[in-house]
Amino acid sequence: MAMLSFERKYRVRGGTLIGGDLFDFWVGPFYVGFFGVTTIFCTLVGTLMIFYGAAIGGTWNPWTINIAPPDLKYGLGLAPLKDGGIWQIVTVCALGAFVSWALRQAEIARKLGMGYHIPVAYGMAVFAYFTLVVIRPVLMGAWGHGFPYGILSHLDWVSNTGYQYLHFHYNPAHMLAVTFFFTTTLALSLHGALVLSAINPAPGEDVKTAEHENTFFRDTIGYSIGTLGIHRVGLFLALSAGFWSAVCIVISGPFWTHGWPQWWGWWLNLPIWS
Ligand code: UQ2
Repeated sequence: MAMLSFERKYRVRGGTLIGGDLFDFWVGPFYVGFFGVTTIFCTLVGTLMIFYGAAIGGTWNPWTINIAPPDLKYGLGLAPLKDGGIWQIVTVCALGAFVSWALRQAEIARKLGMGYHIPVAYGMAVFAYFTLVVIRPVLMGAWGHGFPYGILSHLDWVSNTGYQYLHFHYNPAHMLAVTFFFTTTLALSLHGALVLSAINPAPGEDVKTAEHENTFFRDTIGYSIGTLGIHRVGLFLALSAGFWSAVCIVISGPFWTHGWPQWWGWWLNLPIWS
């Protein structure tokens, strides 16, 4: 079925998440939907607040614009607009836009009768952000523990936060996260290279099949995970990278306040050494 004739059948009203048909229509190629409108709204308000913060922040240099979280003294309360309040509003708008976007993905998947893998995967990234700016600051008792919104300032925050725990690479959850990030790149490069080697041949040569792909890996390492399996592994690896990133930062402070190298004392203190 040509894509356009499929779309003509598919693009009908109904099957929304909130029920009813509010904003249940398309504009050109785009589905609008209730959550499309809430996404646009939150994005506009949040972006305008960032511009307002930049306007009173003393620089328009894109690298050094900084929207800082409130001082620690404000705890978990609302801060004055120009003293962290902008950061709080931007954070609410960002979360509103991200959650709206996930629900828009879920709504479109539902209308199409597809699985919810895409909103679940995207949700892991939102969860990692939520961990940084809500869960960890709440556990530590101040919004001031959130990270600042700025290109260089957020890098400074990451570096300073890491050094507070002496050597962040000794954080076991950080080790897992990094390993999953690297393994994700390994899996995607294996997959991308394998697919192109099979179905993008030189001019005049035949396109190869999934059996060729299976046989290549059986010949090289004695095992092929299969064309569906590689996508399951890829999704697992990528979601694990995001998940352990969230874990590695949320345990730093709320559950471990010393340097991460000291955490490995449990190994040195095992009774088997004495
Ligand atoms: C595979 C397969 C694909 C693939 C890839 C493999 C035909 C087109 C890349 C090979 C993958 C393996 C052996 C697993 C790798 C696991 C990790 C953790 C990196 O067999 O099926 O489909 O793209």
